[in-house]
Amino acid sequence: QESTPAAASHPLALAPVAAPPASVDGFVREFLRNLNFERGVALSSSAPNDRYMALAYTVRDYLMARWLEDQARQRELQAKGVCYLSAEYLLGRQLDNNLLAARLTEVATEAMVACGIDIDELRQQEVEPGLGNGGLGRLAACFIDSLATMSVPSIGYGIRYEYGIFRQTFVDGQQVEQPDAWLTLGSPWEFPHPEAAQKIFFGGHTEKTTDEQGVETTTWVPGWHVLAVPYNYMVPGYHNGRVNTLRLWRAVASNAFDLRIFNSGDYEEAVRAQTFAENISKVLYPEDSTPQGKELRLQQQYFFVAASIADFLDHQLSADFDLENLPERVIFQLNDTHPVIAVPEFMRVLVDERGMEWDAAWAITQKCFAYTCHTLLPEALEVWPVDLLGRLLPRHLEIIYRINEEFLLEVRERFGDDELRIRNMSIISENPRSVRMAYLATVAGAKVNGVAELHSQLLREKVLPDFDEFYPGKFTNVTNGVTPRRFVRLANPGLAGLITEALGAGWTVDLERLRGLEAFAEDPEFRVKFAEVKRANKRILSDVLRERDGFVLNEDHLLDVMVKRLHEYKRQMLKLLHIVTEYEGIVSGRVEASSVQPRTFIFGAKAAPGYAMAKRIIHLINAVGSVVNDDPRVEGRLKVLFPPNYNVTLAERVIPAADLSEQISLAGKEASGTGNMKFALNGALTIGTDDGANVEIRELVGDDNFFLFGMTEPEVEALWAKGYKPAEFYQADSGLRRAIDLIASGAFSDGDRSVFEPVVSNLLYDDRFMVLADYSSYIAEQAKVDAAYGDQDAWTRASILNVARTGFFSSDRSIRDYIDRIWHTPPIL
Ligand code: AZC
Repeated sequence: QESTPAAASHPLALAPVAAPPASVDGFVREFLRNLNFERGVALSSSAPNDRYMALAYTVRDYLMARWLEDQARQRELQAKGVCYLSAEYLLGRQLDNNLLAARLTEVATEAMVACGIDIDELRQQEVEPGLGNGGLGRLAACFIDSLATMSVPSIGYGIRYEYGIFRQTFVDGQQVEQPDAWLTLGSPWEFPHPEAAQKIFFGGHTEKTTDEQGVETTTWVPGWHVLAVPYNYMVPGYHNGRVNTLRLWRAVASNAFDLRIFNSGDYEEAVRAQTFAENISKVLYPEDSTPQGKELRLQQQYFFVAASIADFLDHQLSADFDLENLPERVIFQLNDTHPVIAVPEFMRVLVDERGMEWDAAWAITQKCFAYTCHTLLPEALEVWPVDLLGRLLPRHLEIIYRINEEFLLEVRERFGDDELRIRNMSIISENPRSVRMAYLATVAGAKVNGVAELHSQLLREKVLPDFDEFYPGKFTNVTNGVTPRRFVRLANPGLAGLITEALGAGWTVDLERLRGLEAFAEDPEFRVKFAEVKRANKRILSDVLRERDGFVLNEDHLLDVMVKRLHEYKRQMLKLLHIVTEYEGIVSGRVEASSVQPRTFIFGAKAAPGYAMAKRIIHLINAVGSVVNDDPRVEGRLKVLFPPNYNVTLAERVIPAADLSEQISLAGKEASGTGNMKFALNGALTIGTDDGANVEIRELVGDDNFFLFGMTEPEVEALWAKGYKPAEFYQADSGLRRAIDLIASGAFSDGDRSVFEPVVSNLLYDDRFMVLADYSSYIAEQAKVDAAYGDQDAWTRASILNVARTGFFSSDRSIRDYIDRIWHTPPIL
């Protein structure tokens, strides 16, 4: 607990911190003070990075009083709050978001003008913290924004990776990864607190001792440790004067190096331990949905959850807090299986360190944790080999065994000696013996939720049916959402202005108000203005892509966008077959070029570095792009653009400009999707399968305003059951045959048929994600898209209705659902 120093008798020391005056002059003065005193440079000799840093410090200064106040208030109130545990936070740039939250955008812009500075140039200086892979990490970032905006007592815990998601480049059309050195110039948004470091132990062995009363206690004798140093980030709420905290941990060696070895001249050996320790928070694992079971990854997971639990107990709880009351004070939300090792860690702390009885500790644990599952892919459910876990965390393995033993006893009591069921439900799986982290989370969690209605249903019915039967009422759904502050207000100021003009302010924190736009969809004048905004957004994107990648974007084209991680289940391949079909149609002369609706296809996608098929597909997209873009026969009709290194910053420019949103995963594979929500909210129409949150989007916007195609999940199941033979679909559809044959012929690889042969044979003989089965229906639906785009006014109307009817997808609504169904943490006033 923070104590007031005895000497703090000066009135200034006792007064609360004050924000600088919210005037242009006040801002200029604070900015120059920061430039001079924090950066040590004069305005006249400052570099753009100095000016960006000083601007960021100035924004911080305005938020500081509220931040300090909120930290004090959360400690004082001891109200129930959320600890959001997530290995990823894909934050995006902070400057604009924080200016907006603090109502400083105008003042700061004018202040920069007064200093002769172009604030846009400073915006470009910020390297976005890419501390996440994709949907899961970006969801965590949206959630902490909503938690702050809704004044929910909460703290986000995670890892301060020194290198975030890799920077993608293309060399001859193939992905090459570069390290994301986002910290090279320093981040102005973080506050390191080395004095609050936690010691985190690993390895070693356990010892059992029995006292006179015969009570057995276990002690963990660890083999090594590292320091976890917290870095705090401000999470300002939107226009509510609240500032929450995101606390990210960095691994630091407790001894810089061994001086004895250093003096003996073996410099490498002397720093070895340091390098080893600091590797823990060095780099984000770039696997999205398909984790590799690497020891370092388990070290990362344990490192951050152990630090977070200790931090919560040491620093967030009042000194006299009775641990029995923890369930009324905190809920730890597990963002997928990555933080699930927190469960045995929490038990270890309560039982071994705080001396609580096992049963009492377990009862508390089962109330203090809840688990969100983000996937249906079996390969994405993390398992840890018992020998690895036992070597790294021997005490935790014992705890997991005991949890499992007692759990399976309960199962036997309920269902008898049904050995098959017991084997299926065991937290430990055999051959190879490993710990099923999703099962551990399900057993420990007060609630388990999926991230869209369909996903939650399939989770109960297909992935964890025995658990659903065993724990009635444990499973629930919370459909994902996205923050309207970043993804409408900031990303699409044109649309935001139009909405405010039509509906007044207030929609940014009450997104269901967008319903009011339905009436405006019938107003021809409004439609004209709405279409103008879309066009202006295309112009902005065009400038960005020219500057960034040297691309030329035709603003008259239908802009057809597929941006998301590259994964076979998401089916970028299906999109590509559509493009090749269109191209082949024109160059073969079967289709008159002038009859084709001009389209530009934009892709954005990173592939996990070890995912060979995904990388081949990236190569193929680029190869098709370069042939199509260079062929005069399709000039002005088809264009394929694949800007490298898709990230949050680029998403904020691409999404508001899009006409068509591609959400074409195989039904039953995409848990939710959140890009799909961002597009709809920005007025793109969706072409999509009956999958994830697409289902809910279509229900809300209506069949007439959504392009549905493809098999449903039960149809997919039926086709598998019957025996899926992709080659039959190839034989049956001449368009499909021509497209695949063209790729196989080497038309996109200078005649070399071997380059894309693995992609082609994968489609013809394996096709796990049934691309060929959905091809005809996709092509037919795309023809409807072309026809619909022909009537611009009708398209605009549908586009407005998409905006009007998707207010449900605000992450504020998701957080409200979490509060009602899982957390029971009312906002504080
Ligand atoms: C993703 C899901 O694939 C995506 O459908 C969902 O919208 C998102 O989470 C947020 O819930 N999952 C992941 O990124 N990663 C894992 C391990 O599932």
